[in-house]
Amino acid sequence: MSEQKMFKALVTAEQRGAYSVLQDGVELPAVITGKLAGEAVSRLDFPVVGDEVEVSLHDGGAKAVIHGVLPRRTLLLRKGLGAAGDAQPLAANVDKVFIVMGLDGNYNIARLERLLTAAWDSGALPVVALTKKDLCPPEELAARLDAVALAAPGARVLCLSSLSGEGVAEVEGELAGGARCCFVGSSGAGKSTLLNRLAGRTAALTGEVRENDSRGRHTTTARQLHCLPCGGQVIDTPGIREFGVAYAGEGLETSFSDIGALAAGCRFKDCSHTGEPGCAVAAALAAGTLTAERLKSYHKLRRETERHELRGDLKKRLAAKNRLKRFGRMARDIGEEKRRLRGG
Ligand SMILES: Nc1nc2c(ncn2[C@@H]2O[C@H](COP(=O)(O)OP(=O)(O)O)[C@@H](O)[C@H]2O)c(=O)[nH]1
Ligand SMILES: [Mg+2]
Ligand SMILES: [Zn+2]
Repeated sequence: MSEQKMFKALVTAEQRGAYSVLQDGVELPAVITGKLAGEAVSRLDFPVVGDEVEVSLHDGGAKAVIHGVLPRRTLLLRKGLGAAGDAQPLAANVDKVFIVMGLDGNYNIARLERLLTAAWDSGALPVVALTKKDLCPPEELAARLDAVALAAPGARVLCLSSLSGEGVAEVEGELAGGARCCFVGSSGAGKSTLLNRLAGRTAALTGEVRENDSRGRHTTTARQLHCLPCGGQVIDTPGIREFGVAYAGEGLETSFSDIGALAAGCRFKDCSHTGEPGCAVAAALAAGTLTAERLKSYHKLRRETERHELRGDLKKRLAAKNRLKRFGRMARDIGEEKRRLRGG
């Protein structure tokens, strides 16, 4: 077979093994090579929306075949909460992760903390986008904004209404300069409505459409990258029912930097803040400067992280053991070969 010419392309959509890529300004359907699929050891080896890939063109440039994924700058991961929860990549190479949360019944601080931890872990910058300001009782707005500010140290917080358009310009400001963003948040948070507002048209189906949609539960079925008039790009994700934290290490420390700062004052360097004497975190809790809910979220996410790391360690140990076994077999084979050559 003659050497194929390779081109760089951007993955713009993915749904059950079928991809779309943007190559030289044209969107093409794409599949991956059997080699790429065969050599993949985990879901992380498959292309994901936002990935830069190497493609060959076929059918007179009407179709693309993906041969490889180029190194990722950032990667947003989601882990299922189940025991078998394998890390699932949601979006690659995003600059900002928008955590979209409604100020209506969708408002949930524990979920926000979970999403923030995953966002910090991705390597991208988290931005909290509070939607449905028009639905928030005015007397509760200030308290909710305060709680969000406490839960999201270091992250920008925007407050908007996709209905009235209030605050949408600030979102556009975040997208300016061609930033690539990913919208995450639970179903009904207002992600698709915000995207449509930014796109100035119906780019994604929203909750209202779903009510008359006989086909299924999810209004946003595939992950899709949308290029917006303001120059930015948005990846809308379907409502994620459970969002486990995958490799929260740094992410946890960053999203709970307030607890980290307090921990510097604990008597023991490895204080777990679960009742040790001289614990500065416990002192803050008693003084009311730290809420019990926030500390509970921290402990919960930390336990999840530790369980995940433990699983990772087991996998690593197993892989090392197999490598040693293979090496042992190879050494034995070489020995036998030498003996055979010596005529032994
Ligand atoms: N009043 C009001 N309703 C909104 C706003 N944003 C979204 N909604 C409604 O909330 C529901 C869920 O929105 P949708 O964008 O589908 O949420 P998604 O699941 O996160 O994509 C829909 O009925 C929207 O019309 C908003 O800013 N104000
Ligand atoms: Mg949606
Ligand atoms: Zn402590």
